[in-house]
Amino acid sequence: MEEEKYMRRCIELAGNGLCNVAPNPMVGAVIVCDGRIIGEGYHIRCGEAHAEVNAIRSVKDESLLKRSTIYVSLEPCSHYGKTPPCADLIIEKQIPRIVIGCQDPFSKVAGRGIQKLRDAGREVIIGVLEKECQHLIRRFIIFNTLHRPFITLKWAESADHFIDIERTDGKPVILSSPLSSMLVHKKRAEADAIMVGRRTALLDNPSLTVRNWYGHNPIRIVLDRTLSLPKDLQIFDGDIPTLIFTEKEYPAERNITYITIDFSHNPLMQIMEELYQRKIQSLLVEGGSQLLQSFIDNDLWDEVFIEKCPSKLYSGVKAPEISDNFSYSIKEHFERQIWHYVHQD
Ligand code: AOF
Ligand code: ZN
Repeated sequence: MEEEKYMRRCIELAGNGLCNVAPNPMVGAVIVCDGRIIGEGYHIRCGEAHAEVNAIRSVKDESLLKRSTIYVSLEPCSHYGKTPPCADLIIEKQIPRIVIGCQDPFSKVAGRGIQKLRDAGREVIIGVLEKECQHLIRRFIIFNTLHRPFITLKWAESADHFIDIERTDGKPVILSSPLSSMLVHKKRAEADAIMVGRRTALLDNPSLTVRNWYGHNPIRIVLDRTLSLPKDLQIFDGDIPTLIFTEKEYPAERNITYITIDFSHNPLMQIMEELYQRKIQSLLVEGGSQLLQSFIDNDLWDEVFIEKCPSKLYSGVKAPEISDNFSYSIKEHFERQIWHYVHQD
């Protein structure tokens, strides 16, 4: 129970890095001596000090480290990345006991940090609140094991399962409430990239920016097979890095990159490969129904966020459907999650 209490604190600390650490994982660390916390830290920003370094730096009396336990939600690293190995620092500071939440799936670490600590004669305990620690870094795990971004599908649907009325122009039906819209903008701020299909880009003319929440704008991604979208749409304003997947060749413009793929041959897989190469670790797919459904049909999703609205539309564009018999290659780490946000009004 003691071990879990401190690991829970590590997870809590780690969460502070949510919008700033990608493509690194969120990590928290706590140092305990004689039943008291003497140091705490977390990974604040990609490229900066790791959680263990910040925790060790926060300890006022370094001599206590020789009889302390360091709790860390992720295996201490063993490699020289943007920063030196945390395992080496723990050894150098003579911390005798290390309690770890989960192993690092990153190929340059993957157990080597644990081995280094054990080879130095340290007591290492692994797997305290393991599932919770894996869940905390689910984006990082998916990215490093499946070599694609963590994918969140999001849509709002009417009580009779439509996401929009049938239309060729004009405004979409607003199904969201002000509160749920805030939540969507929070999700945007947490994502590395946001994607919509051609029809949504054309009919809704979305800006795909973060407005009702604080945080950075995700990279915009739009599919436009034949490059037929008009250039006066907001997604072409050049204010935010934007990727357009197309089968045509087209030169880059300010902040806009055109990426040529073969649309006749599983385009989503080619897109996932490209996003992996670009180190895009999380992707929010906001529509439309056809694009969302093709992600579901290709088994490309990790989390679904469905907003259920009380009103009916009676006809229109059907909402996507999730089949029950989906497979999931890394089920041992964590279950896929389907969130339902139900309007009260
Ligand atoms: C840790 N503690 O707090 C984090 C770790 O480029 P670098 O030097 O920042 O290294 C990034 C890698 O280090 C990342 O891919 C992951 O394997 C590990 N992250 N490790 O010991 C931390 N954030
Ligand atoms: Zn490290």
